[in-house]
Amino acid sequence: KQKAFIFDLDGVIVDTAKYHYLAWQKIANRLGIYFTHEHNELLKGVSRVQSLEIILGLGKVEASQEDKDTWLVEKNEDYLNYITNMEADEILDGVLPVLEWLKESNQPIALGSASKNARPILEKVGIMDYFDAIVDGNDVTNAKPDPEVFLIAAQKLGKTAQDSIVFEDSVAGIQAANIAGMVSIGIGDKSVLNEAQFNFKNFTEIHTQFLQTLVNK
Ligand code: G16
Ligand code: MG
Repeated sequence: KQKAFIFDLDGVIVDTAKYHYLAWQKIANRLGIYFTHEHNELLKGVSRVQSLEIILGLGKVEASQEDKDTWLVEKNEDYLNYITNMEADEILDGVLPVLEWLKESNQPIALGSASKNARPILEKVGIMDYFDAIVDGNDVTNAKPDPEVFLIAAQKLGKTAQDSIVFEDSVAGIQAANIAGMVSIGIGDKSVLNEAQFNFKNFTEIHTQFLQTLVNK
């Protein structure tokens, strides 16, 4: 049997969430907006444009489109600085064995990320070859929790939503998977990702036996 295994990027494969956070914090600080780790949960899986709107909303700051565009560019330049030197050691624990098992088991693998920087990150950490399809922020018009990114990924792998499994670290991403009718697997804090069908702290907790049950479903 074959299923479509769809991976989110930030917070699932690599911990770039911390870099997004640092880059946004600079913008928030400059605008005098109080922005904490808890607030950052709201930004996970959310598009760049949407993330800025959320931050401005937190500070009840109104801004012109011109200012917003400037801050979006600044945020991304800052983020790109953080990720330039990323290497394979930034792949989160337990991810490679899971990708390896899926490959050996002939299971199609896709990336389903909101990030427009997904491809360079996969290249830097050297895992491009595992992916049969890559769908990222450049391919979608509707951000998570809209299921578009995952539906396109499943389609590219030639599988139905019912035969698709999504690994996600964000609330918006779990909601997107659930709306699509896919199996949702939360990676991270179970109390935050309580809408997921399955929860794991990280990939070291995901054993081949569990993966096999997903394949057999
Ligand atoms: C990621 C992050 C979000 C980020 C978004 C856009 O999505 O979780 O915090 O805002 O991508 O990223 P960029 O600014 O690089 O286009 P995912 O879906 O991989 O978790
Ligand atoms: Mg994520």
